Amino acid sequence: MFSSVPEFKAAFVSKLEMAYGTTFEESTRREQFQTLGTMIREQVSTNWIKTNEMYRISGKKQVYYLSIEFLLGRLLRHNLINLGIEQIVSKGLGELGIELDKLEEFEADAGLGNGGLGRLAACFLDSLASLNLPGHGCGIRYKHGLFEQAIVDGYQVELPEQWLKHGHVWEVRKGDEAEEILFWGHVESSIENGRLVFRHVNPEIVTAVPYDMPVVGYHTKTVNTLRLWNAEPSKFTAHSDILKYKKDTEAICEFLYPDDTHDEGKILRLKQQYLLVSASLRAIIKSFKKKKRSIFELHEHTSIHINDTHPALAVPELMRILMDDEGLGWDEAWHLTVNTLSYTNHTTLSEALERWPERIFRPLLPRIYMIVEEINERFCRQLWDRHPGSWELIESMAILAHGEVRMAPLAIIGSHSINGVARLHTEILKEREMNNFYRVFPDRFNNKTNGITHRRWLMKANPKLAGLITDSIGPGWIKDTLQLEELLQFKESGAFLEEIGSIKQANKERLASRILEKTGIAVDPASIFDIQVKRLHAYKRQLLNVLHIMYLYNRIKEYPNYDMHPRTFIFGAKASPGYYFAKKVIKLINSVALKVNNDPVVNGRIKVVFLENYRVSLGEEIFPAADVSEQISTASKEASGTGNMKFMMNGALTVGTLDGANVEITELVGRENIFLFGLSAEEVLEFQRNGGYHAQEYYHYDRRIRTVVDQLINGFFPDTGNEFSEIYDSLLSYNDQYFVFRDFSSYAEIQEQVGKSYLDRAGWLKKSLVNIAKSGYFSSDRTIEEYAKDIWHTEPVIIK
Ligand code: 26V
Repeated sequence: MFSSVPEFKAAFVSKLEMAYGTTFEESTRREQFQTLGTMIREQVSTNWIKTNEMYRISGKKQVYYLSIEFLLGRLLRHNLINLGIEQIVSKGLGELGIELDKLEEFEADAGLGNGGLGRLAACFLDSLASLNLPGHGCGIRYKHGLFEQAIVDGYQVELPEQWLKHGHVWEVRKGDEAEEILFWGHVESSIENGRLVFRHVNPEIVTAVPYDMPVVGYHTKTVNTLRLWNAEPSKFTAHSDILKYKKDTEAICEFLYPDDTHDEGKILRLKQQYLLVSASLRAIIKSFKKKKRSIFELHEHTSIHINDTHPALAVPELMRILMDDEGLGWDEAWHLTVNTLSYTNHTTLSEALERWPERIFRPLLPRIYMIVEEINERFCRQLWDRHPGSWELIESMAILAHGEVRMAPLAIIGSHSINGVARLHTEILKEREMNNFYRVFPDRFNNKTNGITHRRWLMKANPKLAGLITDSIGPGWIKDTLQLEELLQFKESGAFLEEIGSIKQANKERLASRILEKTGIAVDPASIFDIQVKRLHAYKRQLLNVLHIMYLYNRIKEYPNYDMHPRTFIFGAKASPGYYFAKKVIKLINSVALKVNNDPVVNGRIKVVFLENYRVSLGEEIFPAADVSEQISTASKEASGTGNMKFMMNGALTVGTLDGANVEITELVGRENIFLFGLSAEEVLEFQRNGGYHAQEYYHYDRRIRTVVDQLINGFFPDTGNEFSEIYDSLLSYNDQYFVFRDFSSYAEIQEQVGKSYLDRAGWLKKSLVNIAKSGYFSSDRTIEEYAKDIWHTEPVIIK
């Protein structure tokens, strides 16, 4: 490890010249980035090898986090920070005339995820390594991550993402550790030595090749592994149509979440899931067997975590390996399987719960299907013994029903632990959505409130604020984020509050120039930056936000002298390519922006900005610059949210419903430091159970609502024709299931309060300080410690 600036500079220049056969002076920025990345990876190698070696001999329990998504973002600066060499490198590069900030932009965001679920997996990896816990990620190396979003004429346009175009400097291909994965074919059984044995005959074989990435812990020698699998043609199958086989194989890891509205897409998706599970489990068992332990101790040495139901095939696959490959009987295999696996649920929305048509599942995975059938039959029999005659109940809990394989029941039945991701969410699972299962397995259910890594979302994203914190309370908070509470001692210090204020101001100025550069819109850094960034979904209610902006606009038009503190509304959101309604909302936001930003009467009091291609690296610029964090989902629908935590940690104040982790945020900061509005989860559930919501009534009795809703269809937006008639219909004709009108009035009221509170600068900064000080609870280190203690039963391994 280079320990001084001159040492770094010499090593960097010589490495670059050797690698590219060019002089330093003639090298390109990309070559410089590539060189730096390679250097860092090589630096890490020694500890990576050591860590693996220690894990092999230590006998400590290994955790494997199986996830179809890892939304990593960029790793260069993150790794520099964790290695403790950011200063040396940045200074050394500076002396060579290179800005680290500029070099960083040559790294593509690894965007192998859609949103919260994938980013959570990435934060967890960072916490595992930083806490010296033996935990590894297993995922898929998609050739194209989540699509790149462009906005053309206000519409979302999707472009294929190309993160591997210039290679990925952090990955190492491990060709020798490939696994063979079996699809299609059929199963034959026979009796051998008195045992029933199964053979998978005539399968289509696909080779899964691992690409490993080092996961560097913060100021520790631990380097864990993220293993991403790629599908390649196997040399073990003969094919009549080799070109088709090659094409089909390569398609498996081509895209994250291919469109699954058609059978072809569904098959691909299921292939991805089985490839991830089968390859990971085969490798895990191999690594376990190297320890020369009895297979009956598997669960004492290994935890396998199922992140959402996408890797739930781990249940039948582990059974298959234990029975067919290891020769165990059903009961022995089942005991090990359940005690090795654990499962996290991330949503209660029924449309997001995975089910596979049996007509696809059965031929694609014939042996796995047999095992699923057997698990289902045994479970249903067990239910029958408890509740004889309760057909309906049993049918509702079965894995196989109505020609479908249901993944959530499979995950629940096959895991010893099932957790929700915030307290309210877990309560809803236990009392409602999964109540039937909760009554059968009460001890399996538990809560693990989400968290975020403060190393990326505070130290990396907001170095000025992190610096101020360290200067004032010392560096202890970095290892123990609860120490952030010590900041509360400065609540009454005007000078300290001003420092927080001026850091926020600088971050807003930085975002303002980014906005100008990207959109051509000049926003005022003295205005309130009111931000909603997250996937676009009806339940997240970006629509409530935009209808409210329309109302503010109407008010200004009606009272041109209306006095309000200027506000900049900023949005960032990708809509699923097939999600028609969500795309309409994007178009609406952009139409409102066009109208509002160009009306001289508004005179800068409101501005609306849609930032295209929201992703991790853009988030890092956005969170530190926010005054107001919009967390306005229909209560009970947002499992947790994690953006809410990122905003809070950076001193933004939340405008939110009592949903997901907003509930815990409220408890921590107190009601005087958050802006709550709207229906409670109980009230929403009551509306859903017994009706009582009539959108028409709000339309008729609230003029503000009537005006904005009519504007969707009355030509208010020039040249948009019938563009927004579906939004109009969803709100009115279909009695909007997300209760936008019901919450409109209280939302408008609380927003009014936000505007007033902002005028009291000291008061606002005090609230901001409380939010920062109380955000330590939401470090993913706390979350991961809870998983390690309560679910995985694993402990740190200190690498010497
Ligand atoms: C997926 C889909 C796909 C089909 C269309 C509808 C739909 C709706 C929701 C989802 C969410 C999938 C799971 C997910 O990403 N959940 C998020 O997980 C985060 C980490 O636990 C959590 O903070 C978010 O509240 C939760 O939405």
